[in-house]
Amino acid sequence: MTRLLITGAAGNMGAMLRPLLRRPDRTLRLFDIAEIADIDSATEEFVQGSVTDRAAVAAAVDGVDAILHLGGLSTEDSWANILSINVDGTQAIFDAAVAHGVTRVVTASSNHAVGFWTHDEAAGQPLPGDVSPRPDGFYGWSKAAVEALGRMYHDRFGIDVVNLRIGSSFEKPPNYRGLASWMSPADTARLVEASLSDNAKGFHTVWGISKNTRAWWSGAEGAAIGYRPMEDAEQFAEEFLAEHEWTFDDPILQRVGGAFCDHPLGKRM
Ligand code: 15L
Repeated sequence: MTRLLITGAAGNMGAMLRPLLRRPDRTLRLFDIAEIADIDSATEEFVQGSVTDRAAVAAAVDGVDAILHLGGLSTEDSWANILSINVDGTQAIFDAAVAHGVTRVVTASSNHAVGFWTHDEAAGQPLPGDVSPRPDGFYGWSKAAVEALGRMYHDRFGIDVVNLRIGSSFEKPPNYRGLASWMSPADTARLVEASLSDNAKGFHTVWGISKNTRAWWSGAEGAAIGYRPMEDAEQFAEEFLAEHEWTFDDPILQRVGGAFCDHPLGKRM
């Protein structure tokens, strides 16, 4: 029996992934500041607390085999909140991983860690999964910091780390940009399973998207850890393209981070 800790388990991705990550030989330990009412007692256990509370983090990490770190702010916010929740919170998770002998951490990074890269700069080539950071705001900067923390904990302590540069992980693409950036729920679960597998030992930074016809972010790094996406956002094309033209002259489509690149710094979305 293995035990997988999911931080931020009450959030959008946590709720989406829980049923998809259940296995007969796996217990999901759910950790969140918010109450989770619908615990499946056969396969799940719940620890309530915040990533900013080190005692709660220690209780959550104790006895787990791997950590899927989804906890934290998922869009732009004040510098103080971003530092405390996303940066200190992630450092607390890595610190606890070392203290409790956990050897695998998968982080929910984001495309916004590299949001200012453009389609033009990719010059007809898929943009590499580990292209250097170009955060598009405080939130994106915190995700670049999370990735760098992962690198440091890997190099110092040998923890296996996979940073997932997630595009748009929702039931369906949230907007027309999602025709390139979407990752379906089932593909998100596939990416997490690949990240927990032996193929993903070491340190990796990979895009988190489905096999979208319009994607311009590389699938190579994901393929190297065994991620085989099965879905394509193209099934939603008609719906979105009724209102929007697909052209890389559009700054929303031209930049990795889309509209985040224009959002006022430090202002909640
Ligand atoms: C993210 O990082 C956010 O957490 C999510 O809410 C979406 O906005 C996503 O990026 C995206 O770029 O679509």
